[in-house]
Amino acid sequence: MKVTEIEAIPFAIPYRKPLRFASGEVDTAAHILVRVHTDEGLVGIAEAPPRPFTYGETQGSIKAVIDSVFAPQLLGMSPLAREAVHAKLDRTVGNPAAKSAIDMALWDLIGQSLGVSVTELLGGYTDRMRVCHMVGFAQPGEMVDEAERVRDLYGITTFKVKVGRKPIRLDVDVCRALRAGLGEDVELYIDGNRGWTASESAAALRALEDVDLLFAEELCPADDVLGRRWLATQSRIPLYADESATRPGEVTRELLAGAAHGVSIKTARTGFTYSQRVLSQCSGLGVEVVLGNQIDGQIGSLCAATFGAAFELTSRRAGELSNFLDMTDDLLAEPLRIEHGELRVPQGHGLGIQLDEDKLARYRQD
Ligand code: MUC
Ligand code: MG
Repeated sequence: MKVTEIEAIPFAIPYRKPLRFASGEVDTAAHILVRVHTDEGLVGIAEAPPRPFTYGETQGSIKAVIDSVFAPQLLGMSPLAREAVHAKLDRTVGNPAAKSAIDMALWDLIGQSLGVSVTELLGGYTDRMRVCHMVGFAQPGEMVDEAERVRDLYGITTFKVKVGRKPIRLDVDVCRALRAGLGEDVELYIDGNRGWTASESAAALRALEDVDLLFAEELCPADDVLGRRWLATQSRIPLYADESATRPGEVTRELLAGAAHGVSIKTARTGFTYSQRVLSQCSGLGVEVVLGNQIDGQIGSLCAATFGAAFELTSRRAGELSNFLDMTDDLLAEPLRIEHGELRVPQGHGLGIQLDEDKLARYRQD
C-alpha cells in the first residue's frame, strides 16, 4: 500500500458561542480536513485545528506546509513505515497540528487495511471514555448555568474551568460558584493558559484550597522557569503541564525541572505516534495524565477518544471530549453522541470516520 495523494481541505463551521480563555478565543472551527489516499483505494481521514496562540500555526500555514512540504515527501511511502514517515516530517520543525493530522490519517489507513479499529491497534483497553466538559470565560452565573445544562443533558460530571483572568478574584468567585451550584459530587479542575504570574497563581491556589480541585493546568508561562518550580514546590494540588509540554523532550524538561506533576496529552498536537511516546514516558515515570482538548471538532474528538480508550492510564479519568457540542454543525455522517457522561468509540475498521460529503461541500472554503 502506497500513499498517492494528500488533500488539505480548509473548512469553517461557526460555534454557537465563542469559547474564551486566557490565551485567546475561538468562535469558528476553521480547521483543515486531511485525507490521505492510497493506491489500494483506501482513504485515511483526520483534522488539524490551527491554534496560533499556542503553536503559531494558522489555517493557511497548515494547508501550505502539507501541500508544499509534507505531501511531496510522503508520496509513494507505505503508511506502515511510521518511523520513516516521521523522520521525514521531523525535518521540518514545529507544525504540530499539521503533522499530527497526517499521522492519525495514516493510522486510520493501517487500521482499515488490517480490518481492525485504531483503538484496538493502539492498545484496546476499553471502548469508551468518560467525558469532561471545558467551561470558558463568562460571568459566574452563566458558567454555572452552562455546567448544569451539560450535566443534565449529557450526564457529564467533570468540568475544566478556564481561569487566568485578572484580578484573580474573578476566577476564584467562578470556581466557588461552580462548587456551590454543582455540589460535592462533580469533579472540577482549572486551566490558566499561562494567564497568571507564579505569585498570582500561588495566591489563587491558596484562595481555592477549600474548593476541592483535582489539579491545576498551565497557570503561568513555561518560560517562567524558576517561578514555576517555586509554585510546584508549594502547591497543595498537582500542577499539570499542557502547552509547556507539547512533545516528548518538553515533557521530560518540565517533569525533571519539578515544574509539573502531571501531563495533558492531546492527539491534535502529538497524533497517535507521539502521544504514545508521551504516554509511555509518563507511565514509566509514574506520572498521571489527562486526555486534553485542542478545541477539537467531531473528527478530532473521535481521534482523541480513540487514543484515550486504548490505554488504562488515559481512561482512568474523564477526557476533554465535548467542545464540539458548541459547534453549529460538523462533518461526520453519524454524529458523535455523549450519553450518561460517556463517549463510545466507534468500532469497525480504522477510525470509523464517515464524512457527510454534502456538509463538506457546504463548509469547505477552497
Ligand atoms: C486547553 O487545554 O488549553 C485552549 C487553548 C489551547 O491550545 O487548547 C485549549 C484548551
Ligand atoms: Mg490547557
